[in-house]
Amino acid sequence: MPHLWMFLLQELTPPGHEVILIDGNAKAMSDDEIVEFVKREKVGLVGIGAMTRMVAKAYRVATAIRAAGVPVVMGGPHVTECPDEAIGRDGGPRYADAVALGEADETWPLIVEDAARGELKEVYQPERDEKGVDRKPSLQPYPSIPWEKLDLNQFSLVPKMARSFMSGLGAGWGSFHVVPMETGRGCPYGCEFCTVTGFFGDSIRFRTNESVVNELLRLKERARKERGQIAVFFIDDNLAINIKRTKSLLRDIIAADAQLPWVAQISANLLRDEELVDLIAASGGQWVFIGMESIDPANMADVNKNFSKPSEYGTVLQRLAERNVYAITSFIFGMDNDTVGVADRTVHEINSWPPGLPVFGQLTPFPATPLYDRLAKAGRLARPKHWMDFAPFWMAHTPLKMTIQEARQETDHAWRISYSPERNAEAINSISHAPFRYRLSHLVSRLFFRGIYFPQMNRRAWLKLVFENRQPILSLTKEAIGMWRSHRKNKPQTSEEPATVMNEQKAA
Ligand code: B12
Ligand code: SF4
Repeated sequence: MPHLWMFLLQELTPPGHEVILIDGNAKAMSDDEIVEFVKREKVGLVGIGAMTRMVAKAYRVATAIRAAGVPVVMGGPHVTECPDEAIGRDGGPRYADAVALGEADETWPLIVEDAARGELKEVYQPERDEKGVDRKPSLQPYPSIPWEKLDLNQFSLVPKMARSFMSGLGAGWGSFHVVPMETGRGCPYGCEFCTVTGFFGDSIRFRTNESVVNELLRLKERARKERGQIAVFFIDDNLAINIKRTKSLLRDIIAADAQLPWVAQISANLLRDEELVDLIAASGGQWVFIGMESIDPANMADVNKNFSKPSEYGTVLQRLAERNVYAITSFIFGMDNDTVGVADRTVHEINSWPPGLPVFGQLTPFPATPLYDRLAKAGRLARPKHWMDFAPFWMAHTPLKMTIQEARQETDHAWRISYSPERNAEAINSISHAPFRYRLSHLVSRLFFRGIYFPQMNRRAWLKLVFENRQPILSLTKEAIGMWRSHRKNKPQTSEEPATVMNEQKAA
């Protein structure tokens, strides 16, 4: 999925400047290739955004670009949390000419104009109120991102080798995009490990329903014209933070017939509301990302996330599954009350719920979070600048009741048993009553989600994966062919309505 900030800032760029977007995830380039590109295109200013976990790479790329004489401005959560590091004010090397702190919707146009005049300042910060707090963009009005004409080629999730075959299916599967969209910003909950409350503030700002609905309608039109698939990721940190407003938004989406398949993050406590869950399903909601974190209430209390109750997770997932909405359930290992065996205990519990897509991370002290400060004060940070020597799934502090090595093994074990071919088959079988397309979506998502942890970036890895999971793949394929055949028999194909596997699924 592309990052929203690039499209947003592109739209907020003053007239007279060309903006070229490159997403390092979608279009990998070596440092030399990037420098070459910047020179060839005569780029006058490079903006780089990065989360903490990829900031060391961002600094490296920035250094290469600056060495070629092109100024670099960096923005996003990490440099906002550690601004001195990026511009070398902490005594270390300098990586960027300028930093944009906090939300840059209003500072970006100034940065571009200053850069064009050759007068880039070191630090750009939003205006502050009398209490010294950043004035946040109201999101009303909200920029209109021209999704209908943007080139999204680099972000299609259909692999190049499969594109011609997939478009041959006729129902528009030659391209599949997940588009990020925000309906609001901010979260008041203040979980100890999270940067969001500090960055976006604890008061929430919403776009108007109308502006969200219009954006959805434009995307829907693009999908129709391109005969492709578009799904939306509502990137709000908690889409249902104000339940009344969320219901009104979802009702407006339904009334305008603006439904697209969507994914959103919603905390478990807000999913108690049956009417909300009905509206989620009716408005196109397919997957809900739930930060469950731990099945141990003591851990939840430790990280100030007591509002989310592990005892109700099963019921919440059941409520969603009854409407064919499934969950991406996110867990954190290495919390202070975790002991060896936490992976088995957690996965055992997960397997007693309707199937979802579990993901497992480790407690990570991001700079400027209350967690970071607590661990630093207690002298518990093993690698206080862990982002400068990023080590995936290797904790930067030692939990109280296990070692870093044990936390690593627990995480590894949880991924292995959750995405084994046996578990994948079991998960699909457990929803055999659900319509075909939900089971297909579930299986495909499982195969992709496994890739968050296990390397599967080449054709060989995928072939191996398909072979290992041949049982559910074959059984769904057989079912699809059966449905396709019976549909062809019962309803002759017309040029307006091509008979395809996907149409069959919807009909089913
Ligand atoms: C969507 C999302 C994802 C998506 C993918 C990202 C994507 N493609 O959009 C998914 C679900 C995959 C994801 C994964 C992860 N995420 Co995430 N994610 C988000 C989320 C919810 C929204 C991002 C967003 O679009 N925000 C809205 C835009 C408008 O805000 P913004 O990006 O901050 O941009 C504004 C400013 O920062 C600034 N800006 C940003 N970049 C730049 C660059 C320049 C040049 C300039 C001038 C300005 C600028 O201008 C923008 C407009 O004001 C944020 C939380 C949040 N609310 O931001 C977390 C967040 C970014 N994620 C976070 C984390 C930790 C992760 C993971 C590491 C989690 C994990 N343990 O696996 C992974 C890493 C994945 C990876 N390797 O890429 C943290 C990052 C904290 C940090 N200090 O780095 C955040 C802040 C959430 C949190 N709980 O703290 N994430
Ligand atoms: S509910 Fe989510 S976004 Fe809000 S503070 Fe907690 S983890 Fe962060």
